[in-house]
Amino acid sequence: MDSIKKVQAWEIIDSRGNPTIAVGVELASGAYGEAAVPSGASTGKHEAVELRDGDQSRYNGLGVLKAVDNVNKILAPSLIDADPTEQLKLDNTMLAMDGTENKAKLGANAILGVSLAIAHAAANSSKKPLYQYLGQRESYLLPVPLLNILNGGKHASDSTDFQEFMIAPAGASSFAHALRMSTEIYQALKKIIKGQNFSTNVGDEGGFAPSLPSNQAALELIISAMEKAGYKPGVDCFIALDPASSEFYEDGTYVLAREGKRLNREQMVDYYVKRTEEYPIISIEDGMAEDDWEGWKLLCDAIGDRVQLVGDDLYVTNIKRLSQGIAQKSSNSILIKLNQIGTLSETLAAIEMARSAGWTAVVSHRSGETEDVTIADLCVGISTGQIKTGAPCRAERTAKYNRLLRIESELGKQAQYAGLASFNNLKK
Ligand code: 2PG
Ligand code: MG
Repeated sequence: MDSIKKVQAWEIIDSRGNPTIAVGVELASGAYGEAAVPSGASTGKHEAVELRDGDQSRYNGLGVLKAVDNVNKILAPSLIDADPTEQLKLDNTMLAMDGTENKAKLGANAILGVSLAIAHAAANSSKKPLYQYLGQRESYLLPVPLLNILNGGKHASDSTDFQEFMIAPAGASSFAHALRMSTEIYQALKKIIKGQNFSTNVGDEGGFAPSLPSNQAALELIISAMEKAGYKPGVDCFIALDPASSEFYEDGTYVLAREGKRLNREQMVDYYVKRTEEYPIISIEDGMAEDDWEGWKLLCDAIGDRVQLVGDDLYVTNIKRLSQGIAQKSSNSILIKLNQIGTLSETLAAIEMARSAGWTAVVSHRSGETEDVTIADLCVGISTGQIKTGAPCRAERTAKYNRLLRIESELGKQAQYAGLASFNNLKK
């Protein structure tokens, strides 16, 4: 048995130039694991607490030295000599030390950094890549990537009301094929946008962020890009949306500012129904706001048999909120973000709960990312079948896609592309 010899945290910066935390775990055998924690912009209000210093004299108050201290001075001493393969036990130890419902005392960022670094160290100690350490299988599912090629909302200024327009190359024959298709569509989109004299600058997740008049205009552009690249919309490649509607929900009304629309929940549902009839939209995340349970139910009743409805801000990777959603049939899928909940074990429990309900679990990055690729290994190891990790652009996004390419090539015949079958929550 190996044991934890040293746990150390330090401050680094993320892809938006804000501080975040990295943690290294060293074992007695010399094996080592490291992880860095991402950070959201359109954060759900029920997420676990991301501890920030609030000291305005450094990093505009966003420093994470308290979280670093919490790891180095509080968590580390209690983990020394522990068996790193006992993930659940160690995660529970950290939860108990924090003692709050939302990890407000020690910080979900501090706890998650340690939780993931332990898993990496244990995988290295067992001489397995992380995905194999997380799940021993005959064959592994390589995920359908949901690539955010047009950024709006909080991830870009002066762009669409909806936050993310993604492509889902579910008709590909392998992950490598899916990524090639997606980058060709991305490049075609760039040419089209340039041809229309819009800016080709990119947003936080690497997607373009042209100043379009409406969400429909964005959908039209994406369909044109698929065709220009030589792919069939609705056969080779589909559209996935993340409106991130909590961000434009004001006093019970969905406000689409660019279209000059103020919609009540019934009208918002109607808006989505129409769009899904006009375009090959296979997935909608956060179509309704984080506490509009009634709206979610309406949307799910209307299109939940043919469109994947993913709860992000609604569930925040938290099994308490997820079980409410399952009981009420609020959606048919959950977005999985490790830092929304703060430990690997709780994340795995959320994936498991979704699966047992016949739902899908989409493993996701955050808009503020690092070069850490843990989520690529997580989705292959647990074989969730879908990942969303931005455009095929900007190294913090491509790092995850490139990791998946490497895993696919190393697995050879043991790799299976999830494809359309990964939308097992939908009626054929
Ligand atoms: C989302 C995410 C990731 P953020 O809403 O799904 O794309 O954004 O990390 O800003 O919450
Ligand atoms: Mg989201």
